[in-house]
Amino acid sequence: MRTQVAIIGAGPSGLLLGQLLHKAGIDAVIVERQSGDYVLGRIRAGILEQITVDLLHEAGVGQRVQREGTVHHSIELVYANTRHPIDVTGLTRGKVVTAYGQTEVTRDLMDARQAAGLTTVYEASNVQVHEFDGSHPRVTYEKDGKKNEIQCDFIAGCDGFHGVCRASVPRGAIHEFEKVYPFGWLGVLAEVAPVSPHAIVYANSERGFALCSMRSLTRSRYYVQCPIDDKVSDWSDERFWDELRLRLDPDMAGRIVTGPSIEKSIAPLRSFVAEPMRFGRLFLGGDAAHIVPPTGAKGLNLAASDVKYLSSALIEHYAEKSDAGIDSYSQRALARVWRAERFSWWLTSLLHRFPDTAGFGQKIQEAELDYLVHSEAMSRSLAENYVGLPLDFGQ
Ligand code: RFL
Ligand code: PHB
Repeated sequence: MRTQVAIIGAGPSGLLLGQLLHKAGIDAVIVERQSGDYVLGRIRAGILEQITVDLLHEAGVGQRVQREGTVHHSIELVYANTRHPIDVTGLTRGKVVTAYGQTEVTRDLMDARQAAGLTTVYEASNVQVHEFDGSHPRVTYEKDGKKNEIQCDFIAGCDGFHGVCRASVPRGAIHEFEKVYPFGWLGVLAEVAPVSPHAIVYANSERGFALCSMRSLTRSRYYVQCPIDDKVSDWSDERFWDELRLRLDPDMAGRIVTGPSIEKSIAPLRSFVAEPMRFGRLFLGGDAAHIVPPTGAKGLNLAASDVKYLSSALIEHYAEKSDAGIDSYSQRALARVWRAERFSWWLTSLLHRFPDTAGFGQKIQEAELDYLVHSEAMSRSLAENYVGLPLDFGQ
């Protein structure tokens, strides 16, 4: 098989890249290790920056997020048992974020891909990338016991943190930066009305962090910080709901509607960046190149901005015969990545209990929260990062 761009991974980055390239008349094949149902079963992100929503429109899949997404104008910070609204829209001259699940973004992109008759190879095993430092890169994989090869001009590594693309780069050519946090998030999805349908709730409590989010007006997504070695089986639904209520202010705790969990999982928290994001004709995008702790809601949004830079670069290459975009991809993407890394690390540090920062560290955290809610300058800094910095920020 021959194509212009071979995309590894059919998560949001790979699917969005495929759709933007298709719109520009560029041929791409996607190779995915899992089945489509498995990809749709992963419950992850829920908050989209306007830049991400705009990209979904550009890709021709914006109708449903427009119709079914819930626009948020503020966030609620809870600490010392008290709620403090932050007027995100007022502080950013009218900007908003949209609550719409990653599962739905993925479904919209999968449906569009299928309707356009584009090729996605699901359940491909032993995927390997070859000769991306020359001019004739190749991808090989096995499917139904048969070996297959794709010849291409470029390879897009959109295969997530545990993918094959970053792992195939010679060790000396890549620099990795990492911080692992000493706790995880236990997440529960339940078919109940969200306690705060128009603002995500971020709670710093002496029992640890908690977050109240949503997938729709009838489906809630809640998280509590938990020890890193806890197992899902340690957490009955009852224990989870009790713990969540204990971490919120009394009014909100009293309004939580509980119900049986339909998904429950524990995610570790990590900050990670691989530099550069281009190796000859191989590009990394999304979680393949970087991970943020979910506190800032930036992972999916960063994946979308990488894809915007990369699709523009590839379109420029084919349409205008210029490699300027390709040559600056890594540097442009990394500038935005590090800003989101900083924001996600900062918000994580501000809101969680750390085992080693009792005493002085705890007091500094309280002073910073107090400063944040009373200072317009600091609230504005939070708000402008939360809605997403512009794609050309600082350029
Ligand atoms: P994905 O989604 O991991 O997709 C990669 C795909 O590649 C496939 N793959 C392979 N395919 C072929 N060959 C191989 N060798 C392969 N190895 C892997 C995988 O099967 C998979 O289908 O990466 P992508 O597309 O870059 O998307 C990134 C996002 O998924 C991620 O950043 C977000 O989910 C992060 N995140 C959040 N981001 C936000 O912007 N807002 C949020 O509110 C938010 N909340 C979250 C989150 C992530 C969470 N977890 C569980 C990590 C909340 C949580 C709890
Ligand atoms: C989610 O809805 O899963 C979510 C929302 C906001 C965050 C993280 C996760 O900061």
